[in-house]
Amino acid sequence: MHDHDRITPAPEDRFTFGLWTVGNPGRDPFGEPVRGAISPVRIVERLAELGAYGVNLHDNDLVSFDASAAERDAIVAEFRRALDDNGMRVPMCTTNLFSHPVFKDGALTADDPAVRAFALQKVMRSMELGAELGAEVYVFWGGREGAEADAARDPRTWIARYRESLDFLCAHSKAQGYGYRFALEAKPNEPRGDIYFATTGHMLHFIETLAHPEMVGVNPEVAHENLAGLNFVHNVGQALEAGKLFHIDLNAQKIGRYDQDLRFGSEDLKGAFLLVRMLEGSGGRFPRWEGMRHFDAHAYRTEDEAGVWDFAAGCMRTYNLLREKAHAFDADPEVQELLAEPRDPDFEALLRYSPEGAAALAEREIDVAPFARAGKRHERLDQLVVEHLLGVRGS
Ligand code: GCO
Ligand code: MN
Ligand code: MN
Repeated sequence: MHDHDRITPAPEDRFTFGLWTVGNPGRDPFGEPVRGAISPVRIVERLAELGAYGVNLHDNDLVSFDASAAERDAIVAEFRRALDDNGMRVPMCTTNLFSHPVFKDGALTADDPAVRAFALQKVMRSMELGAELGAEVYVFWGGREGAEADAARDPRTWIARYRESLDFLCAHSKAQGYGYRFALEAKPNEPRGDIYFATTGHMLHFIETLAHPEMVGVNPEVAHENLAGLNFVHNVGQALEAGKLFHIDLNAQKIGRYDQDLRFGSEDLKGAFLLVRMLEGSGGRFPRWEGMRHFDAHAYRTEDEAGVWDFAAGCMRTYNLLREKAHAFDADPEVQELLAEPRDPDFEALLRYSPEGAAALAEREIDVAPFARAGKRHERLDQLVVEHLLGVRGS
């Protein structure tokens, strides 16, 4: 058992990893794998020892693409035993719709109806697997839904196909009683030159056009929004505000690089701090987000298996360290003073629309000079973030 000291990872922290993350053998476009495969059973055992809550998977992380039905059942039974023996859960499942050559020009948005039908069938089977393992969230990452040659199809065509597929799968999930919540994961590029629905914001709008929008939310990933040079905290915040943050993929990424999938918090520590602070409730201003803290990243290619477990432990430990830093930051009296919201009941009343109020506001003289003059003290506030992170403030 873990002697839980708030930093040592424990199941109540709700940390999960994909089988494909710690299982990543270190292959890249220029080089062969540097590590051997780690079996799903061993991954479950080691992650449980490190304090994780669960593991997530694509269908083919567990059951290979061409396994027979009997092979599938044996593999799933062995995996189920490992989960039970180690008290681990599978909160999320997803489908590999990107590795096989049949998906080279898309799966749910492919031109050929037979390819779209095969993709739907693969998702249905994977949803069944996930349900068997107890998954509640089902992720859709359209890795091959995209293009290099945009002359090949009009955006309205792929949008309609993706909508038709998701409407089908929502209806299927309801009919089967799986109780899934779908989480759509955006990425701007890699492996395609351009992937459709490039950002979380694109997904949030698209969801509202579906037949069952209440079933569908988003799975934003740190690296994906950073690839596009966007502000991850803003984008996750918008999803939270809309009640649409169903899952999150935590990792790190340098802007302007290839898709790095780095250990959480290993780049942009301030961004990671602000993200953790928001997920944990922004100092009590909002409820804590109750979803899984999932890591979608992998160890450097320089590592052997020991380095993989260093990587996994590091993701979780950094999250907890940042959570404690966030609590200390929000408890700091100077921070509280700097964040105190200015109140003015007179003006607040004028901000609520009524015809009379609007008429009154139209006539009102507002002396803006003091507001134009006053500094915001954001230099001091941001320095306090840095001092907390560097350990010279707070506990
Ligand atoms: C990536 C994606 C994937 C998805 C995974 C879940 O950049 O490759 O982040 O790791 O998250 O396929 O569907
Ligand atoms: Mn990714
Ligand atoms: Mn991801």
